[in-house]
Amino acid sequence: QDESLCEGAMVLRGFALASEAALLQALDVIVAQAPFRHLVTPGGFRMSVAMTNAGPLGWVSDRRGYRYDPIDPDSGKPWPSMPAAFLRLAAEAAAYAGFAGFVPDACLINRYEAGTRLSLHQDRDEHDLGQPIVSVSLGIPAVFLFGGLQRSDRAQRVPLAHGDVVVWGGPARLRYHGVLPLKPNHHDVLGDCRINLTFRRAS
Ligand code: MD3
Ligand code: FE
Repeated sequence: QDESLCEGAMVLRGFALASEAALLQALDVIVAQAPFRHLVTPGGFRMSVAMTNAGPLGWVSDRRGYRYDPIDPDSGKPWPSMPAAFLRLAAEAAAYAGFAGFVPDACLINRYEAGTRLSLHQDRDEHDLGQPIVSVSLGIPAVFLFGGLQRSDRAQRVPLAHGDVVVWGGPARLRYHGVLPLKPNHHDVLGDCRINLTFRRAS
């Protein structure tokens, strides 16, 4: 059931299913306050993934660079608060994978539609790289690319389905990763998209 991808990376199949209803309700509240939008990279490209955030800090990208910001640039207001159901799931998954005491201050919410992809990158905008990242997949399936510490390292392909949770920490924290272009598909609850919640300790 649980798979270790490498030291520090663990896939918890279906771990989010027990809290599915609470997660989706909380997501509706967030998206009503901070709708999904397509950010622009520092190089000027519109990202195919649509994003929003919850929690004290939100990840944003624009022509000036990438950063964590307490304010939603579209509304000028703080990001929606981190739902209790989000915090609990992230902490439980992290503890299960061996990272006790994980208290995320940022939840980046990514929405993928057919054809959307996320190219290979590292997550290194966080202050303490000793803290893990917890990701929750919802909706239509995707193939996750899990590479090495160098962009040119060969990547493993990891299929991720509705309810799967992955915890990335320790030596896996700085591995390159991405998502292959999504195939058209349909999910009974989420429709034709995939939503990924990425929990981080940013500050
Ligand atoms: C592996 N999102 O938002 S989450 C991202 O499915 C991001 O939306 C992907 O990568 C998505 O930055 C993947 C899984 C993930 C997140 C961080 C990692 C995998 C990771 C950091 C190190 C290694
Ligand atoms: Fe990432």
